[in-house]
Amino acid sequence: MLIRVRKSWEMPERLVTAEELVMNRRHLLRGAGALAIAGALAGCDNGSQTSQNGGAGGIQTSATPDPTASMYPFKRNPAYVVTDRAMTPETIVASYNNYYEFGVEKDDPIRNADRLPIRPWEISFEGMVEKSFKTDFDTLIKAMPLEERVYRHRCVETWAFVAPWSGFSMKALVDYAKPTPDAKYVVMKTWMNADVAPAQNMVWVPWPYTEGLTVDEARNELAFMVTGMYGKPLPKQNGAPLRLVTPWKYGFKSTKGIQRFIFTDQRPKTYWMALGPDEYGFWANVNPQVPHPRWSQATEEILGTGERVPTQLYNGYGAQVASLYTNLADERLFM
Ligand SMILES: Nc1nc2c(c(=O)[nH]1)N[C@H]1C(S)=C(S)[C@@H](COP(=O)(O)O)O[C@H]1N2
Ligand SMILES: [Mo]
Repeated sequence: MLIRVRKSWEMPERLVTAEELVMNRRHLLRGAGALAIAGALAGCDNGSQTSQNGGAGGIQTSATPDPTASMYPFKRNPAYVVTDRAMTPETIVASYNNYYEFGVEKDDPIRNADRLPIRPWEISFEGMVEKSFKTDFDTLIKAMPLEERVYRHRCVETWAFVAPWSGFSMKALVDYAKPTPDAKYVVMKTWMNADVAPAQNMVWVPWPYTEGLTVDEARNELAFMVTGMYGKPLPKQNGAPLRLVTPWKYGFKSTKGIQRFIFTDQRPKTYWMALGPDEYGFWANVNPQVPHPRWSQATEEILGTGERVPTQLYNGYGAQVASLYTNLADERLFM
């Protein structure tokens, strides 16, 4: 387990501003509730798992070899690099996580995610597609144009990092799925398994984790399906075997552990919209000028540096994505 000094937003008084409490506050006693739920979730660590991944750095998360391991590293695409800040150390990106299925503390995912079985891993393509079908993850990855990209990440809680992701463009996945012309949105759903994730027994939480993009956003060059990071298969706590990364949006759009892609002409209600409709919307594009109702989005802390820097519109990716939103002036694009 990583021993570290708590950052400002993790201080107990700031905890009430974190995403995690939106999940809990309406259903638990005030005050004691936050601690109670953190305790209940921590209780899902049965102790037998910790020894496997509890070492310093702790980034080994699986005892069985990954059948795709020999495919890594993927060739880095020089069109997607970050030049204004340094790469964040792998140990930080792999041990400071949000994955609420596994608990609400930042080190809960690395302690608890190891019990998620990720082989076999079936992925379904459903809804407005020429023909619905299922693919095994190991079959899908072999059919995709693999590359590595370095992106900025910006969590709505105001922490940020820079990481090299391995994967393939979401456009390639959309083409593979063959949506019909009337499909406007692609909805992504995470696995459900309360044996692995006791938090999923909380019936008031809208599991499974659900997110969505417009098909136009999914076809944008930046939308990336991630299978690995730092030149290796993705650790489970980072969303193995398959997650989304949309670097111009707040991190909560980046669904981990995806099992279903559903094409539809209806805008989906996402997990965070269901939990906190006044605080989280469908678009969630990064904008330093639009505060979260409970905190400013003007700056961000780059993990591992202790530095707070100004946040950029679209997280610095406006050149690639701003044109997606030109006709949507009336929409809440930045929450
Ligand atoms: N299934 C699932 N996906 C998820 C989350 C989650 O709780 N469950 N958290 C999101 C949030 S809030 C963020 S910031 C990123 C964190 O990704 P990382 O832990 O790899 O940095 O994952 C996103 N994807
Ligand atoms: Mo986040």
